[in-house]
Amino acid sequence: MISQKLADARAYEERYGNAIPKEKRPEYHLSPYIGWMNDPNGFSFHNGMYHLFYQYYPYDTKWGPMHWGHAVSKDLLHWEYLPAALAPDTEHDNAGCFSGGAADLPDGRHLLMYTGVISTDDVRKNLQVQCLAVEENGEYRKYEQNPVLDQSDLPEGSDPCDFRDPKLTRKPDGTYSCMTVGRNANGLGQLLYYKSPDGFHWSFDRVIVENDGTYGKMWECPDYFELDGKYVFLVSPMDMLKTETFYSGNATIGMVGSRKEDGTFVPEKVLPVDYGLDFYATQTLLTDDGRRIMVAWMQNWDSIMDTGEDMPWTGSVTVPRELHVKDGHLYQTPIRELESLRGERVFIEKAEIHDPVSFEGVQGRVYDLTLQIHPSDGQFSKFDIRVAEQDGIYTSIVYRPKENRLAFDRSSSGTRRSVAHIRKMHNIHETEDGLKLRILLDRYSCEVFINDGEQVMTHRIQTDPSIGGISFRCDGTAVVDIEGYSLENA
Ligand code: DQQ
Repeated sequence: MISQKLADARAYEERYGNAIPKEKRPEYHLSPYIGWMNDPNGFSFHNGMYHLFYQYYPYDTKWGPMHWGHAVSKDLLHWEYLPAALAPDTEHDNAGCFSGGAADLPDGRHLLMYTGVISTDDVRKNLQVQCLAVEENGEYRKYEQNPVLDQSDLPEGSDPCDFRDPKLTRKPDGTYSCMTVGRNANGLGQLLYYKSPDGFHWSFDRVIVENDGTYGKMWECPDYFELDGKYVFLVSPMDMLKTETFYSGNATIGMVGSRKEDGTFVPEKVLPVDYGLDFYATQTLLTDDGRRIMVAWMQNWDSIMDTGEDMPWTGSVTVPRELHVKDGHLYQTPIRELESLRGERVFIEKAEIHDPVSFEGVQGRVYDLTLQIHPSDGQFSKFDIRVAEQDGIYTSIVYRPKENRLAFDRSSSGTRRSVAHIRKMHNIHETEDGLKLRILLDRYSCEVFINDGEQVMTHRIQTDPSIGGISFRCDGTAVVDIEGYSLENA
C-alpha cells in the first residue's frame, strides 16, 4: 500500500505530466515530470539502469513540500519517467523529503537515504534527520526504524536544524558510508562522515572538513571522492560574499586536495565548479567503467525566474559531465555518450570573422558547437557569438582577449524579467592553439565548456525554442575553426 500523498502525486503526474509534448521539454536534459524540481538526488546505477531522483513538488512550478521524483536512463541522456518515489508522508519527514543518495544492498535491492524534515511550531526550527527507504518490486518503502541518524549522532555543538543531504556510498568491502552537511556552533558548514556495516545501522565517524568562514555560511549537498590521485570535495555553500574568485549568493565550490592521516581533508585548490548563473547542488556517480560523472541542478536559488504561465515545469539537470583532475585542477567534459546523438558534421576551417555572419548548417536550438578560436595576437578585442537568435532576440557569448574575459549575456533573450542576466569570467586564457569553446544548446539551456572543460558556464535561456539562429561577429578579424552537429531527434 502506498500513502494517499504519494498516490495523489502520481495521479497528478499521470494526468498533467504525460500531457506535456516532447517539444516542450529539453531534448537531452532531464526536466521534472510535472511542476518544480531542484537538486538531483540518488544518482546511481541499479539493475542495469541509471537512476536519477530529484527534489520535486509536482503541483506547482514553485518550490513546495519536497517529494522525490524519479527517472531512469540507459545512456544518461534519454530519460524515462517513473512514478514519484517518495512523498512527505511520515512523522519523520512530514515537512519534506530533502536531498539524499542511493546505493545497492547486497541482495540487489536499491536503498535510498534522504533527509526527513520534521515540522515544529517555528519553521526555522524544523528538525532534520536521516531516513532510509528500501526498494521492493520498484516501490520505495520507508524503513520502520527511521530515522537512522538524528541529533544524537551530531558532534557537540552542531545544529539539529541544519543536518542534511546524505551522500550514500557502498564501499568495495561491502560496508557503507555517508557524508552529510552540518552546521557548527559558529553557524558554519561542516562535512560529517558516518559509517555503517550494513546500510541500516549508522555511527558518527569524524568531521572531515569545516568552513572557517571563508566559504559562505551553511553548506549544502556535499560529495567527496578520490579522483586521479587527489581528493575532491564538492559542496554548495550558502551566503557567499563576493571575492575575486567567487560571486556572492549560493555558490558551488570544487576543492581539490589531499587526505591527512587522521582522515581529514586539506584543500589545495579551491574554485567555482561552474561560473554560470544557473548551477547548484552537484551530485556524482562512479560508473562501472570507472568514470566519475557529475550532474547538478541547472538553476540556482539566486536566479529563479518566473517561467511564465504556459510552462508546466521548471528546473532541470545539467548535462552529465565526466570529471578529471589534471595538475591539481578539476576538469569537466560532457559525457562521451552525447556524441552518439550527433547528426551530420558541419566543419568550416579557418573562417575569418569580422562582419556579422552565419554559416549554412550551423544553426539550431539543440546543437553541439565547437569553436577553436586561433590565437588572437592582438587582432581583435571583441569576438561575439550569438545563439538562439532571431529579429533582435539573442543570447551572446563574448570573448575579450585583451581583458582575459568571457561574458555570457541573456538580457536580450526575450526575457521580460529583470534578474541577473550577465555573468563574466575574468580568468580566461589562450593556449598555444588559442581558445576552445564547446557550446551545448538545448531548448532551454546553454552550457559553455572552455579549453576542454578547464572552466564551465551554465545558463538557462527562456527564448522560444523555435528560435535557433547562430551568428558570429568581431571588431577586428578572428580566425576560427567551426564544428557543429545537430543533436535533435537522436
Ligand atoms: N535543497 C534541499 C535540501 C538542500 C537544498 C531541499 C539545496 O536538502 O540542502 O529541497 O538546494
